[in-house]
Amino acid sequence: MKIDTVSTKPIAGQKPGTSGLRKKTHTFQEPHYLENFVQSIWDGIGGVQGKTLVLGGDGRHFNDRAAQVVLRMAAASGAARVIVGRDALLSTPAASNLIRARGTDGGIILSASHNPGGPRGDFGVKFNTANGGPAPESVTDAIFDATKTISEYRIMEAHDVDLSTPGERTLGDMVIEVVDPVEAYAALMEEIFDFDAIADLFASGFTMRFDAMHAITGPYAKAILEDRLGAAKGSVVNAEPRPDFGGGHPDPNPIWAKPLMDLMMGPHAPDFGAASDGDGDRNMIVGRGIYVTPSDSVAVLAANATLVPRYQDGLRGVARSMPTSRALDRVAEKLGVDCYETPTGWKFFGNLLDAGRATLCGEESAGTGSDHLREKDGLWAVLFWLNILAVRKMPVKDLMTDHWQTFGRNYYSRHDYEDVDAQAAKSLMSELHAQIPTLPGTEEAGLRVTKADEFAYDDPVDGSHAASQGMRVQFEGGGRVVFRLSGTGTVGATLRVYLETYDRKALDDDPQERLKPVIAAADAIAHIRKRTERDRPDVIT
Ligand code: VG1
Ligand code: CO
Repeated sequence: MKIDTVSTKPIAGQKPGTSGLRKKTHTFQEPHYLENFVQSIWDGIGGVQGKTLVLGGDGRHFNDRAAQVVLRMAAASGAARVIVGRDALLSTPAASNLIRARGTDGGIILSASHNPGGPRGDFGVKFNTANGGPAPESVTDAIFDATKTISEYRIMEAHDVDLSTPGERTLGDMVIEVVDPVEAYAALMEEIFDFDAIADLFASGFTMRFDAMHAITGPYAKAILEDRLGAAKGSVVNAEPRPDFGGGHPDPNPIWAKPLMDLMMGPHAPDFGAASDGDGDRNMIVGRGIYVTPSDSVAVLAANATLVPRYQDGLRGVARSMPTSRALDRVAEKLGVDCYETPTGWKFFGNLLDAGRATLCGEESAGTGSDHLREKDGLWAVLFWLNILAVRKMPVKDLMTDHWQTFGRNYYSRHDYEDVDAQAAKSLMSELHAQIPTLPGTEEAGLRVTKADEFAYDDPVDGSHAASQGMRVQFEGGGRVVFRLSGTGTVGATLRVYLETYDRKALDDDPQERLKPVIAAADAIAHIRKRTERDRPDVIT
């Protein structure tokens, strides 16, 4: 078959962010845009000659076209084999699993995760390394460097490969192995959890709703929750993946998963509710009448981990991203294990998991995972909760009360200001940065600042350094605010303000009420309203 060498020029702005390269779908469809980036991945990792890769995506608009391009470019550069999910579909956790289980050299995930899809939505491409995890910064830097010097890319001239049925076919000398996207992942879940106990729970009349938000987890959730574990048919809703996610925003939080929230807070709530995002790595947990904050969720999983077969001997350590609440730290302290604090983004957990220093990890953005993979895993978190509930036999609400009575409660919320003028957001952050040295000791809207710094991270395993990972300010009495700019958005800038306060005794307050003093102090310090020209956040989670 003929290989074309196409001359091209560098395209500005192909810098991978928190999780791969994300742009408007139409940007990815511009001439050479996708091809330049894929060739830069090959160049950044030292080529794909003789290598085996995994390929799949969340099914959003352009997923099928992009997959064909990746296959033709892998073949043109001499890859030996690509393992592809049927119809080029794989959830992010399932892709991570395949990379590991099959001992491959890495994989390409086509997804912009929780960002909306469709012709006017977003698209994304991410490279994961042989450990199954998102490429570390050393690799994404090498890829970005390659995008700045690229002059040609290689692609095979060929018809589309049939990806609709499992089996092997070839493209030139390269073998394409199409696999069922769910099978290996479902088998892994069965190894981790006590499926019998969860099946008994459902058999006893326990009810749940899983909202797949028309994204990738529908088929996974149906196969596992309904078919294997016996949840009532129809427990999984919006189960059919759609290229535009049904016009929705596949981000599992109380705003975008509002129908699920309304059900769970209403008179006909089932026992348990959950949702996942575009690519299946996030999770939202809701009990009857109670929303579980992601920061609390990972703390509850850690505190109850030994109830799950895989973790019955305990945890070696835990890790959370810096802006995630410190609820997990309290559990770690009680368990007597280390709690690592990393920058935002799953790629920073990889070394800790590989080195066996951490077993469980979590982020405030609805990401939870463990050393079973190197990605966060939405359905895994849901099964973890179900396993705990099956053993402890109490409603989510009582479980949370019990948890807070033991550890105290970290009241927590994140306020997002979206699509802010990029320059305004930048100057807000640089002004904040300039204030850092003089903030400690001052009083801001009645709260005394005890500490202020810009977070940087030195990886304890390989010594790599990540600078400028957000500004954090701590207050007397345990309050904290963190300021960060998002690295996954595609228009303007998104300012994230992470708010936290702690109480040992009052456990049932409204988080927004309890956080009022911290919110006021945050505005006094950063002049958020003035700078963003907004009088309230766009999204509160
Ligand atoms: C956001 C979240 C971060 C998460 C990342 C990828 O990044 O804050 O915690 O790891 O999305 O999640 P940022 O830079 O926008 O704050 V996913 O599910 O979109 O891959
Ligand atoms: Co995601």
